[in-house]
Amino acid sequence: MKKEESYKPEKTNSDQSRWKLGKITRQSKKNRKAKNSRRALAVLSLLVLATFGFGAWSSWHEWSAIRNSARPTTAPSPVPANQPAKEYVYAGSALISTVEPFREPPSDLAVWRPSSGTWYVLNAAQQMVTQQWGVGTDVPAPGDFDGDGKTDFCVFRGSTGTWYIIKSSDGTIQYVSFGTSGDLPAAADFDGDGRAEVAVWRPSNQTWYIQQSSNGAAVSTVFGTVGDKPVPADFDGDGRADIAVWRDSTATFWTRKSGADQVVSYSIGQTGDEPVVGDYDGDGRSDFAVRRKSDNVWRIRSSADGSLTSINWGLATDVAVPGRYNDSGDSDARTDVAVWRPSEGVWYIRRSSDGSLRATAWGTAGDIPVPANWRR
Ligand SMILES: [Ca+2]
Ligand SMILES: [Ca+2]
Ligand SMILES: [Ca+2]
Ligand SMILES: [Ca+2]
Repeated sequence: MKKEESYKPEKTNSDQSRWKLGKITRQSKKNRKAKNSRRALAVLSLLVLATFGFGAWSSWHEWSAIRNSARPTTAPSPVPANQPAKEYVYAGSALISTVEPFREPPSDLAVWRPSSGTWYVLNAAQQMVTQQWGVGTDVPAPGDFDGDGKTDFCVFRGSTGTWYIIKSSDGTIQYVSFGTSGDLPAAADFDGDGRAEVAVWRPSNQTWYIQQSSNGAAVSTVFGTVGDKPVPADFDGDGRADIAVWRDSTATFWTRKSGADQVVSYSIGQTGDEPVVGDYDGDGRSDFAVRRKSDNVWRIRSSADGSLTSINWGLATDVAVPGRYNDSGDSDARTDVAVWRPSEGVWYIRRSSDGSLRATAWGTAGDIPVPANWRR
């Protein structure tokens, strides 16, 4: 594959980063108000969901322990801990599945470097924006927590069950004590108020814990089974992320659609495939999709017409990074099939508009791709 552009983030520029972050604007209050009614409906739905779902509230003792744990008062340690975090792969999966093309602007290429805890974002002007945030054992868990339309830098530290967030709207830091060691971060906008929820899926009891951004209430619901992988996304297109898992043992997606509070399953691919949920047909609803490393084929089911599409893309050693990567050659609302190749740090993006290749170098081996709507 031919490289069309070449940008390698090698060194930090914190001054530039601060300057960029300082230019962020606040979201208009009008938008917030306009969402109030929908927010109320979302709260009600989640309460119903939490009450009647599969045994809903899990152990109150355990839940109390989560909520009552001491809130951190210190910034993330600059000293990397020793053990690598295996949650990286899951974090990547969760991130790519929360893209909502109709509501969100296109994604920017970005990587998080565990060795230094530095984020490298390639902005629309093809400039590098950096931010040091987190340490090597953290799990990158970006999301738009303040609802200004820009993704916020965030890491989840399992050892302390803490989310460390830099709000893009004003640059302030927020610590949220939510979750514990072993939890998989699954931030997404579950209540549809335009702000991502701090949320985790706990493999040990297959429970989702969600702190609703609309009212601060914490809800939990059992959904999934041992070995599942959380893949929250808006499958029914109502503007609220749906709780969902990929069950590898049966090659099936299970999702609880927020619109009708209805559980739906869909089998696609085979055991060993990797979930790569996205809105590939651009109809505003996330599509079930898997990627098979043995033959490099992506199998995508269109939510619009139920058709199945197979696309051969990338190599087995690549990291799947589906997203809406618009450039001059592609400006539609469809998710692009894309991979990031660690060995060379190159993003190989298949433009959804015409199937052509965009190859851009960004990042180096050891980085974790974190494409999102950074807009810095
Ligand atoms: Ca934000
Ligand atoms: Ca929300
Ligand atoms: Ca939904
Ligand atoms: Ca779709």
